Amino acid sequence: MSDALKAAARLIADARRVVALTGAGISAESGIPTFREAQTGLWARFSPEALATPEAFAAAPERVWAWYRWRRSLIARGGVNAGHRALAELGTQVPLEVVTQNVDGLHTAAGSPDVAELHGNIWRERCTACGHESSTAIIDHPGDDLALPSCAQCNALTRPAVVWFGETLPVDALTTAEAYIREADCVLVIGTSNRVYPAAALVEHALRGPASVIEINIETTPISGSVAVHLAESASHALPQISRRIKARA
Ligand code: BJW
Ligand code: ZN
Repeated sequence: MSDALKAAARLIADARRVVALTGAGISAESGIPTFREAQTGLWARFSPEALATPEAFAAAPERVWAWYRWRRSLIARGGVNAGHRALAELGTQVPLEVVTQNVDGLHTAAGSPDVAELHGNIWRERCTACGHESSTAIIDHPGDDLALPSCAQCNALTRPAVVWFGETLPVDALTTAEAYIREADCVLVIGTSNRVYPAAALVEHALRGPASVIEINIETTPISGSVAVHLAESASHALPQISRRIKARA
């Protein structure tokens, strides 16, 4: 085990309150593409900024819904991975809260309780006319020529209940995340490029201290030079090792 992993495990084990802030990288090993690495296949020509906006949805709801249906099918197929499981396990070892930018629901599926979902959840839909929200477990087959989904209450078009660029974040999730960050003495930043606000601002706040910030990312990001420990490893490799090390110390 590397010295950096040992140092990270010590900071986590000694903390009073830990917050894990996660991004697409923790789900990458479930086979779910991240946003800012190359989009694959069908979507190679589109950036997240071109698909994840209210304007894109208004202009071409079929295209945006096809993207979300494709992603739902990948999430359902991939399921939780060793990184999600180890983070849930870590939550049984130390006082730890999870804040995620991911919409895939995989932290909850892995057993992490009360996850603050900053960007919503892909398995929920909201009516564009009356605001009615519903959950779905339906996995469509991406290639199918499907009708646009409609509201059970008023029959208008529904949209994924996620947060697109230019939209505000759910107040509850953001307020909860801000409180967690304020009170944490250790912040674990996992698998995010730290480029999308206001999630990136939560990390910037933590970096101003006194909390120690640990980053787990296979690449460097704008915060890598400022963190207490940067683990240049995949989440599914680093997190189980940290959990095992803390168990061995207990
Ligand atoms: C691994 C790995 C492995 C890979 N292990 N690691 C301040 C300054 C500048 C701009 C703004 C600002 N405040 C607001 C803005 C505007 C905008 C914004 O941030 N723009 C920037 C891009 C410049 N923000 C907003 O519009 C937000 N709303 C808002 O602020 O409202 C108030 C307001 C409105 C209007 C004007 C001003 C204020 C909303 C942001 C919503 C983001 N939505 C999306 C889509 C969600 C739905 C969906 O999933 O489809 O959220 S975009 C996309 O990016 C998604 C993600 O959650 C988010 C973050 O991406 P993430 O998770 O970091 O993924 P990647 O791909 O970027 O990185 C993956 C990382 O993993 C990489 O680093 C890899 O190396 C790593 N990795 N494998 C470990 N195995
Ligand atoms: Zn409706």
